[in-house]
Amino acid sequence: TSTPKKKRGALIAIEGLDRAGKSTQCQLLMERLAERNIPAHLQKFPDRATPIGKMINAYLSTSAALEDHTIHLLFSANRWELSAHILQLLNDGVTVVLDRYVYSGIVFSAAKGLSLEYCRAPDVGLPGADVVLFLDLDAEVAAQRGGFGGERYEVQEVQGRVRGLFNVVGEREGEGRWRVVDAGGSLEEVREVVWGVVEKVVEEVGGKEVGRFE
Ligand code: Z5A
Ligand code: MG
Repeated sequence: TSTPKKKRGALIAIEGLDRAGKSTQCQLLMERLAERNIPAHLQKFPDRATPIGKMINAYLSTSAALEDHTIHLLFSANRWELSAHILQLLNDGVTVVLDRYVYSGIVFSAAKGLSLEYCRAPDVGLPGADVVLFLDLDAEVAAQRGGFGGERYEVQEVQGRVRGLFNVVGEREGEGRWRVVDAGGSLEEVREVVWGVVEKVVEEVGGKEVGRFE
């Protein structure tokens, strides 16, 4: 006799350009999941609370010097230090919403000139997202939104390169996993598009095992 396998949670990554509304949409998604009684956990990357996260925070918010490969590996290490916890949650049936993930890790470092191949290597093997919602926003619209310009990468030139690189990375993931969402709409419009995708993925992951980023 076999006992029916418990339904695992879905791993949902929200990615996108600066000020695309990732954190806002993560919050709205968490509310919707709660309304539907779907257990869920929000994980933001970088997670600035861990020891490694504190180093990352110092780098982003001050002029602390860190060599490009070093900070790249720290961002990845920040994901690895939380990976066992994420896997545990998924296998316990909890859906995990990620506010940025490996994709941000790859493109922000590649935008500095490190090769894409190099940039993806340290993240290979991490829990694989079942779907990535890429919130796409025009650079000019992004610049008009609140709070732009405070941190290290928040300059138009970097953001332009980042957008192109996100598209390259998205193509590799394929249309099934990488969903481009127009983030230029209202909060409610974007929320409904995101929910339409997530609702299906949460239903479909069922008995499938958690994948690995490759
Ligand atoms: N980074 C990296 O290099 N390597 C890595 O591995 C990782 C990250 C994980 C900090 O990230 C930096 O780290 C980031 C990438 C790099 N550098 N850059 N650039 P972060 O995630 O901590 O960054 P953040 O400070 O949270 O900003 P953000 O994520 O870019 O913003 P957001 O979350 O996408 O947007 P938001 O906070 O939800 O919204 C921004 C504003 O727009 C706010 O006033 C909202 O009310 C408004 N908003 C949102 N949606 C809308 C709509 N639909 N209409 C109108 N206004 C809106
Ligand atoms: Mg954010």
